[in-house]
Amino acid sequence: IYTKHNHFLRSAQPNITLATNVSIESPSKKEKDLFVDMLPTVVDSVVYSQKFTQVPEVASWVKKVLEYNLHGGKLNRGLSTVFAYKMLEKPENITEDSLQQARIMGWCVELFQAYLLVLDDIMDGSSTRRGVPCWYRRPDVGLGAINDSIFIQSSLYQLLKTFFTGKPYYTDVMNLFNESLMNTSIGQHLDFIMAHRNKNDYTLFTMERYNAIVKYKTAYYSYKLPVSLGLYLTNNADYNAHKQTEEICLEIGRFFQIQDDYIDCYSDESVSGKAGTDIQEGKCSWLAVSALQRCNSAQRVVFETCYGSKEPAHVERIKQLYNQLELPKVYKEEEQATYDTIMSKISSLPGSLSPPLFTKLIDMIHNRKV
Ligand code: DMA
Ligand code: MG
Ligand code: MG
Ligand code: MG
Repeated sequence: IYTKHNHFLRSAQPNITLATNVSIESPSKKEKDLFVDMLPTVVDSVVYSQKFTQVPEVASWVKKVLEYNLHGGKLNRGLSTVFAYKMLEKPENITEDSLQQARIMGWCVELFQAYLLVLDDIMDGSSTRRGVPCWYRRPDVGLGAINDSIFIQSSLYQLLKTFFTGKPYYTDVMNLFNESLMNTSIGQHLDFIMAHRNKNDYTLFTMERYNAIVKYKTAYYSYKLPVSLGLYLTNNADYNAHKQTEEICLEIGRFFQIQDDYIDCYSDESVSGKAGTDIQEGKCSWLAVSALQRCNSAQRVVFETCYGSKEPAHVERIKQLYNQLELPKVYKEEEQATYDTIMSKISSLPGSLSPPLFTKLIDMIHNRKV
């Protein structure tokens, strides 16, 4: 299959046309286009494999599953994988082929994410994602989405086998995906049980607990995974190198999830592409924990009465409470302070771990609205 797709690899020659008005953003826009260009290769290599020759209608279904669930996202994690490879690799080792490998690896991370999101939307009772109905909400899908998530996950392992068998890092990469899956399900479990425990006792809604949830459910797979994959793609399997990136990856991941929690309540669905459910579900979100830290006893009663309710008036009351407690202002200060802390930590990374990579990763999400 690798040979079969070689024309994709060759067609992506560097564009040597000199533009006269190159904007500062054009290099990253170009990488995003090149990354998106690889999607048909990714989908085809899965659905046109021998696995499906006797069940062609299943191949068509899997194609539909993959296309629907890989489409419309920011592609942050996939692109981060490519940027990690590009910025950690010695320039003389970067070839069109090695870049295409990195893009396929990036799509593996996007598959990992798509798999988790199909399940996350069921667990969170969500209705929309990326501007369209969640996969399980479609009338032709329903709880068949659980099995479809398995198709997505096994497509990821199929892709790894097709494109990376024989690479020195193959086993390490497999183990890393599996470890990321374990970490994410630890986080998803904590997230779920916090929302589905005995109501009206919010003593567990602490910042310590919040930090643990987001480290596991978001930071590992969103940052540690792409950066470690980038290192493996450069054939760097040194334990210390991987470990040294961890702290900063987890901090950027926490920053990312605080933004996600803010967006859940404060962003318009037409911008974020998803209708928020954190208040209705009673999630241990950054807003909920921050509100509880600032509530007086009367406000705490309001919180305990209205939080975790699907009643629109209750949801409105919580939003009103968040505004009374000036959480948007607190959030903006926290966002800036966290950004500054991460920037100073980045500056103390060794040069071999490419501090500009981490600056890029945080700048990709600073002030994001989606
Ligand atoms: C996302 O948490 C975590 C994972 C592992 C998908 P979330 O439910 O807040 O994400 P979203 O807001 O995208 O549903
Ligand atoms: Mg969710
Ligand atoms: Mg969730
Ligand atoms: Mg969310």
